[in-house]
Order: sequence, then structure tokens, then C-alpha cells
Amino acid sequence: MSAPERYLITAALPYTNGPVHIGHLAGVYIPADIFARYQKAKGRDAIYICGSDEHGVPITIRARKEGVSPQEIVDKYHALIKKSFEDFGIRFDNYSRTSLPLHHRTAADFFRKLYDKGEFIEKESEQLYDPEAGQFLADRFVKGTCPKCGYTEAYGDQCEKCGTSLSPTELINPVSMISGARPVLRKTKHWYLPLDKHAGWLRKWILEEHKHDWKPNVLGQVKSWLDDGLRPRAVTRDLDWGVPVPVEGAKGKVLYVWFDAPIGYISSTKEWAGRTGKDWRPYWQDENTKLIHFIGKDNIVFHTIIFPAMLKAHGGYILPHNVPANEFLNLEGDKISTSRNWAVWLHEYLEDFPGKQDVLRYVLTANAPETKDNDFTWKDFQARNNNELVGNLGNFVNRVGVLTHKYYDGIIPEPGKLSGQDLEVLERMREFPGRIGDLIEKFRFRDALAEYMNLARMGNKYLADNEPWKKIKTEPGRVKSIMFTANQLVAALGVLGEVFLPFSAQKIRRMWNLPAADWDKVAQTGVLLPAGHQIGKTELLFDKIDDAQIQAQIDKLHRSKAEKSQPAASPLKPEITYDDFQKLDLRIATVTAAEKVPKTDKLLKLTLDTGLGTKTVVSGIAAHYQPDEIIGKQVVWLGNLKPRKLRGILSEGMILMTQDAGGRLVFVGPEEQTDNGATVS
Ligand code: B3M
Ligand code: ZN
Repeated sequence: MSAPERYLITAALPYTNGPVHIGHLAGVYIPADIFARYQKAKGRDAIYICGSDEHGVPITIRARKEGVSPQEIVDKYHALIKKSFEDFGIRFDNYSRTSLPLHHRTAADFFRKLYDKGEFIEKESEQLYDPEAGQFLADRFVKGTCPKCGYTEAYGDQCEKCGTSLSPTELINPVSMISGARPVLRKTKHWYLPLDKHAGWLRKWILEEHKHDWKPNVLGQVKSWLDDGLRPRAVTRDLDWGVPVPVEGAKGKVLYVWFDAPIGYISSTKEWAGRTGKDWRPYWQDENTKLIHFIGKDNIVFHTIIFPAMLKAHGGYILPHNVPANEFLNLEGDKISTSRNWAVWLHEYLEDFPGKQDVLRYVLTANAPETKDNDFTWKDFQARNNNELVGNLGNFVNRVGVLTHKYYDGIIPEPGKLSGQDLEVLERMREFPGRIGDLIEKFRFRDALAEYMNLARMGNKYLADNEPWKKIKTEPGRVKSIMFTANQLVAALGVLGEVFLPFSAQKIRRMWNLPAADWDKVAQTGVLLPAGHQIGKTELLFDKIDDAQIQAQIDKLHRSKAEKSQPAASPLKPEITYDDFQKLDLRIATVTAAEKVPKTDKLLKLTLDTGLGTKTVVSGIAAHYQPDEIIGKQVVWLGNLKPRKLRGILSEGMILMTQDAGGRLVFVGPEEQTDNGATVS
């Protein structure tokens, strides 16, 4: 017999600067978990590798904000994240962390090897430096305007609005995130990986050799990167948190987090091997191993271009066989955001829905953002639980259990001669493992799960067509065949469900006293439960989730977003003089009339008594205030702003407003009633 196929399955190493949410689970960890569980169920030599990504600027920023050390931050979130994964049945073979000495050594050796082979360019250049903090401003330590789309909150490594990857010196009007200072330019030396040198083979390898088996969204991004032209990319940083650069003259420098993080897959594999007495090398170095990286779409370039270039430059390593990246999951129609607290956190979900891990696994798989961004809504969660898990899967399993106990004291009956429909159902059942498996192999997890549910649906239809509860009096022999057959379907659900709904599948197998059966056995024999087999006590697999529970979740989401403390205030603008200030003529005025500007959503036309006569101001507050609720309000009016026409209305000056953390506009005005026309200074 030939050796089993070997798979090395990785899932993106989560940054340890916060807990994990449903977007992470849907995009990366669940699909990878299904894939790994499936390969193992097929008897293949597959390992599922992950770990915490504990370096990078966001972690140090978080540490500064909380007034603790970066190590304290990563210790806290590593423990939280690891537990969340365990709680949801994400069954890694190893979950490591990049702050371990084993990883530091592995990453440093990797760098050193490339350095010794002359695979880097060493270059001195001018970088942004914060003169107040006395520190270079790498990556997310600096914010500014995106040169590509004009977004004013772009980071030094990426614009989250348009997705462009940036370097800090490209930002317009950069500002230090540490002190708010305007950075200056200062010379510093770094090592660059000349990606341009690798463009040729990358193009051939991905766009030709993998053009049929990689996902279109992945190929699309790769093509656009290659067409744009690859440039040398710095792989070191002036920071004190990370893996120290292991060469002379690199004091105060560490490896760029995206250089060390993917090497984390290697060190995690080494850690696994050490723990289990295995050899890690075949998984990374044998051409017969299939290396599969599960990631989100924002990580595509790192896993298809940069890490492969690193592996190639090093030599001796295999390249990924596939990189099935997913798109993003939205939440209730809006982008999931940690900073706005618009997320469903895994540890909180389990507090509210204890024991319902599989419900979330189910909904996130059924809704996975495989080909496009997708939306999670609590209503859909409820509907899928109540209609699909309770109404279809749970209902079938429960009916079979109840009837088997009622008619036969829980003993699988000896069937009579099986009818055409019995045989057909058993025959069709045996086709499910192959069909589900093919879809999993193609990374089509939603369809694979839908097939699994079709098996339960087939069972329900079979029972409804054959009505054993009607025949039990008149045709008891016939009912034995029906119940024998129906129990085989339950057993198949217990085996095949292991990859999608591990907790429920295990519960089925436990209730049915089913020996752990492998995937292929369902296809081969079709009979997993022989006549005479005693099943155990059965109970409901799923129960209904009511409207109140769902409304509570929706309310909680909106509440936690509103409660989220004010995000770090924007840095101050450049200094002005008192004379500059004196130019503004600020006055108290009273709103005497207000009406919506036709054909706009945002604008209100306000009439003001300014103490200097009646003035008209067009103000963008219609989304926040009804016209009648502001009549009579005293406001601060900037009177000497040059008038301008908005939607054909001459707007004379403007009203001062401020915005709260939830984005709501709030009026600025005198605390007590005062005279219109009074100056504000
Ligand atoms: N930590 C980015 C992320 O969580 C990064 C992945 C590393 S995989 C080597 O999106
Ligand atoms: Zn942009």
C-alpha cells in the first residue's frame, strides 16, 4: 500500500491585539477546520497548524494605550484566542506563538540564510522619524492621507479604504500616532527582499500553472500585483518589539512582522513535531506534501508572492499547493470593525448561547464569504437554526430515535425484504460521502454543507413518504425495514457531520452507540448499524431560538457600538496665532425656522435670528435632526464665513457642531439662554 497523501494545512496566525470574532471564524478557521477534519477522516496524513502572531506595531500601540508591556498584551490575547478556538472545536494539531524562543530562532536562521546567500538588498533611505518620541515611525505608527484615494486616515502600511499597500513616506500630511508630532525625515538602513527579481517565476507558477485550480479572487489579486510591477520590499524595521535582526550593524532593528509571521507556520510545525516525536521536514520539504494556506483576502499578497519568494530564495522548501482565500463577512450590513466595536466576539457568543457552537459553525459555513463579501444577520442566524438545524437535521434524527425506542426498545430491528425505495435511499446515501468530499476538495464548503443537509432532508422525506407511524399496526414487518433503513441514515449523518458540526455529530454517535466509523465506510457498506444493535437514550440535538434572544443580540450590538469609548482623538492641527483666531466672528443665534432641502437626505435650510438680522444657513444635519425639534435652539454661528450657494440656496455662514463617538452630530451652544448677536470669544 502506498503512503497516505500528506497535507500541511495552515490558517492565518491571528494578531494578538484583540479577541477573535465571527469574521475570522467564517473566513479562515472554520473552512480550514472542515478541510483538515475531512482529510483526516479520509485517513490522510494531514496536520492543521496555526498560532498567535505576536509581533507588529498594532500590538505595541495597544500596549502603550493600556499602559502595559507588549508581552502582557500578547499573553492576555493569546490565552483568550486559543481558548475561543478550542471552545468552537477548531481542532489544530498545534497552536503556537511567535514570541517563543523556538520561533525567534527559526525566523532569525531563515533571515540569516537569505542574508548569507545575498538574497537581500541593503539600502539606506530617509524614513519618517518622530522627533518628540525619538523613534522611527514604521507601519501603523503613522497616519496620513492616502496618495491614491485621498482617505485621510490611511496607515503607514496600508490604506484601509482603497486597500493600497503603502510605505510611510508615501502618506500626505503624515502624523505620528505616538505623539501627534509631524514626523521629520531621517536616514536609516534596512534590508529589502527584491521581489522584482522573483516576478518571472511567480507569474509562471501562479498565473499559468495554477490558473485552473486557484480561486478567481486570488488569481485576480496576484495578477494585479504582478501587472503593477513588483518592487523591493523592506523586511526589517526600526522597532524594539519583534525578532532582532541577526546580523552585524542592526542594533535596534527587528524583522518586519510579515517576514517573521509566515515563518511561524514552520516553527509551529517544528513545535508539533517535537511534541509528538515526528519529523517536521517532510511536511515542508517533500514535494509530495500539499501545503494549503487558509487566509482572508487582505493577506493574499503575503501568501502568494512574498512568502513564496522567501521560500524560494531560501531553497529546500515546497511552495503552497493552494491559497484558498475568502472574502470578508459583514455584520448586519456593515463592515466588522474592532475599533467601532461592530463585531460578534466568540467568547461573548458562548456566554449568551452556551453549548451552541455548532449553530454558529453551521450559519457561518452556510453563509461563508467564499466568492464575495457576505452578510451575517441575527435574523438569518435564527431562521437557519429554527428551520434548518431544528426543522430538518434535528427533526429527522429525533424522529428516528423516538420511534426506534417506542417500537423496539431502542434495538435496530431485523429488516424484512427491503423495498425498492429502501434500497434506493441506501444507495443514494452511499453517494453522499463522495459528493461532499469532492466539494470540500474544491474548497466549496457552503455547497458541501448543503449536501450534508440534503441527506437529512432525504431522511425526512423518506419517513414522510413511508409513514411508519401509520403502518405500525397493519404492516409491522414493513416498518422494521423502514426503521432499519432510517437508522442507517442517522448513522451516516453522525459520521459525515463530524467535519461540519463536530459537537452534534459526536452527540449522534454517542446516542446511537456508534463506533467511530471512517468516511469511506459510509460509501462502502451503507450499513453502519446492524440489526440487533442497541442505541442509547436519545435527546434533541437542537432547540429553537426565540425572537427575544435575537432582539437581545441586536440591541447589544448597537449598545456596545454606542458605548465604545471615543476613539483616540485626532491630532491637533498646525499651530495658529491669536490673530488667526480673531479673524473668526462667532455669534450666538436662534433657529427660527427649519425645513428639509428638497431632493437631499442630509441638508436642512435653517433660518437664524442673528441679532444682526435674519440669515439663512444650509446645514448637513438632516440625518440627525427633524426640522421641528431644533426650532428655538440657540447655536453658535460663524457669521463672517464667505457665503456660498448649496443646492441653489445661498448659505450665509455656518453652525458649529461636534460629533460624538457613535457619529451623531451634536449642537454647540450657550449653556443658558443669552442674547442673539452676542460674540463668542
Ligand atoms: N496576523 C494578519 C491578520 O491577522 C496576520 C496574519 C499572519 S499569517 C502568517 O490578518
Ligand atoms: Zn486609499
